[in-house]
Amino acid sequence: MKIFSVSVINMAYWNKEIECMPQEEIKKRQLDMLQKLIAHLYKDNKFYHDKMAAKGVVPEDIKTLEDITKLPFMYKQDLRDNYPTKMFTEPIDKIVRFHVSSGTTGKPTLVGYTRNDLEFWSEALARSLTSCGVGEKDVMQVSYGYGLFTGGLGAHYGAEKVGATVLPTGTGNTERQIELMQDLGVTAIACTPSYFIHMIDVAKQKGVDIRKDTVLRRAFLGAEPWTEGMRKHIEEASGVKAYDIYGMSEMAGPMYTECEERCGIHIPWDIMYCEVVDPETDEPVAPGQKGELVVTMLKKEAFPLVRYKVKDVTCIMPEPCKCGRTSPRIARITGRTDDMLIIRGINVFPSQIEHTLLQIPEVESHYMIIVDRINALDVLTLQVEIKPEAFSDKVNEMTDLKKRIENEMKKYLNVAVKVELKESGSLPRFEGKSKRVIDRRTYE
Ligand code: DLL
Repeated sequence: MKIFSVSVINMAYWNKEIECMPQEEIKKRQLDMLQKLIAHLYKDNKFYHDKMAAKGVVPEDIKTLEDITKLPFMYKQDLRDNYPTKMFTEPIDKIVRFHVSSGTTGKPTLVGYTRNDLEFWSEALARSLTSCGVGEKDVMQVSYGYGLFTGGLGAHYGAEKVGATVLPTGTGNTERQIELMQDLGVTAIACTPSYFIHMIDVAKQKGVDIRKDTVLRRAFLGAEPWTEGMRKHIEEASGVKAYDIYGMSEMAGPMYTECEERCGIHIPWDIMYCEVVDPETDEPVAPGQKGELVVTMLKKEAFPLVRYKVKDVTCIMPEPCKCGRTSPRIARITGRTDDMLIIRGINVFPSQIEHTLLQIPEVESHYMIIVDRINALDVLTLQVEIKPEAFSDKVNEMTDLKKRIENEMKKYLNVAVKVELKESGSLPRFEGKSKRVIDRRTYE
């Protein structure tokens, strides 16, 4: 596909026909895709068939796009209950990649991709990166984690597709990352906002001013919540233009970004259908009103998702974008409807911490989770009460126990946890709903 410029608004598109299609045509095509998807899933996949049958819906009930609300919702728990491959809609010989994300207790969530699925994923990002002015002349440093996490490989393939030169640094070894950024003329970076702030600080300590001593101009920041305040801080401190990039493993990692206008994240209508519903009543809310995002992947072959409740809070932006794209937009994610914490880009549920903790015989069931942001990095502290019989006045025994709990946490959560041992009865007790998480991070 060629990139071509439109002189009127001086904007490049990756796939202009799709990105600027008239609304009426978009709706017609989305309905057609939805009908085909539902007919296929009802006929060929037990999970989807049973879910629809339980709600008394058949594919013929989907006569308009609005009829999507007749279909049942899907939840993260469905992915766990059907682990590993019961929800796959293609046989294993068609699957060319797995990504796995951690979650609450028990099974992780697994998503499989066919060759076409990988292609749609990169296509979505290619459209997004082009809309922000990234192309063949760019050198893109990908500082998201590579591996089971979707961030690294997702951004990597998208950047390669637009012809950028990719520097696949992954996370960590920040000083080396800064050196490479300077030596190789990196012009764009993709990482979490908190890691980018850390990078700015480490650069400063090394006497490197990102604004003057590098040619970095664009940053694609996401995988965790951040705010306009943080954007302002980042841009002032580094001189880059910062764009919001959004996605989740269940649908295919990082997929969508803002365009140069930076007023909402463009959603490729031919890949994903978005609804926003009231989290209490599950009823659709009006465009511009906040609610919970619900997604249907219209084109995914191996793992489609129908009305998946993402738990992210956003709204559909009603006004057209100045960039000329007609695709729907969602606003920056402002929160979650569940208690999931994102620690250094990794999803952590308090229930997962509790489950791991309660496997350790020396601890009581009272604990507190405290999250801070120190030098731009998230720090998770776990205060745990120790059973009186397990308490010892020998320092080395207590140090061993603390280390053992820290190791168990790291093993199961994939996140470093600082453990503080507390005497039995010393942590707060709750009469109503317990409040075991204190999140002291500020995003401003
Ligand atoms: O975080 C995928 C990703 C990678 C997105 C790189 C962007 C960049 P998960 O680990 O499954 O996937 O976490 C998904 O992270 O439901 C949101 O709660 C949160 N999240 C992701 N991007 C943003 C963002 C990746 N831009 C969960 N703003 C999502 C706020 C975000 N929250």
